[in-house]
Amino acid sequence: MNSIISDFKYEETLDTDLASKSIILLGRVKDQQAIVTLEKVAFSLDGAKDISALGLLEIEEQDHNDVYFKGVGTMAQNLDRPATKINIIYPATETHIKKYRQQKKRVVLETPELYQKIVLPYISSMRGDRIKWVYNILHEGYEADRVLLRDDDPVNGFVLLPDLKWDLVSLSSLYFVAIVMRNDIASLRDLNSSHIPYLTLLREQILIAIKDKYGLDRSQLLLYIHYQPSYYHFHIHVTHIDLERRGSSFSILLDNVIDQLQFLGPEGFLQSTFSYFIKENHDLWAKGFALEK
Ligand code: G7M
Repeated sequence: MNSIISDFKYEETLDTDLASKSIILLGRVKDQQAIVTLEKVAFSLDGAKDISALGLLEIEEQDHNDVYFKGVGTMAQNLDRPATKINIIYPATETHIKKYRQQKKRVVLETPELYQKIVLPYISSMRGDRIKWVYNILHEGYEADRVLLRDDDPVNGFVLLPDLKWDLVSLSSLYFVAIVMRNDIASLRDLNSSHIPYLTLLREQILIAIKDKYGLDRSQLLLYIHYQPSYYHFHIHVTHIDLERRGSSFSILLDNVIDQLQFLGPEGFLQSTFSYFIKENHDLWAKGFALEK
């Protein structure tokens, strides 16, 4: 990672997210494109008795009106108390760059027919090598030191591990992802009533594992699925309720998925119509929904 950052030649800013205080940069390392994301680490006083744990150093008051004070401060930082999280994609493909570039969004209405015509071919093109990182976690021992729970059963098995987005420190921004072993579920559309016992078991195992390790109750956790996801291999997001949901236009809570499947029967979500938004440069918009009008 060090050598990638030191060789990184900045070209442009793809996006900035003021709310989560992050910036996404596009540049080159040697002759290949790279995307670097820098995100300020969340404040955390987990378990500490006083605010010295925050590491505030110098403080300067800038303004003051009645009971309202405003100022700036510096904070101690080192690798145990880092100021930023860094994610790099290198080499980055055009699909990665599209995904991270700030774009106008469009609302789409995905009927069962448009799913078959536009979305299913797109999903097929997004399997294989693009989800290599998933197979690395499932079968090649990647990120093994962080795995909270692993069950290798080819049907019911899964790996529960911290999502890339979690800083691994702050409990209130806890973010896990449960990636399943089976590869016959590409998205929400592939779920039907036969999956109810499977999903119910998955939910219980995830909740118990998080409770045992972090003491968080099911009422403090959000378990949900994205549609469209970025990666078409079934996975469940597990976050602390305090964490603002980001990234995807449409997410559905696992509890609601399980409940709806009881009514949807063996056809499952294949007959549903979904409304969600996607970026204008997303292939599903540019090469799909935009041409339907
Ligand atoms: O939007 P979608 O449902 O496809 O979300 C995929 C999730 O996987 C996101 O929350 C990503 O942050 C997470 N993720 C992506 N990659 C490439 C990795 C990775 O290499 N390791 C881990 N632990 N999480 C990842």
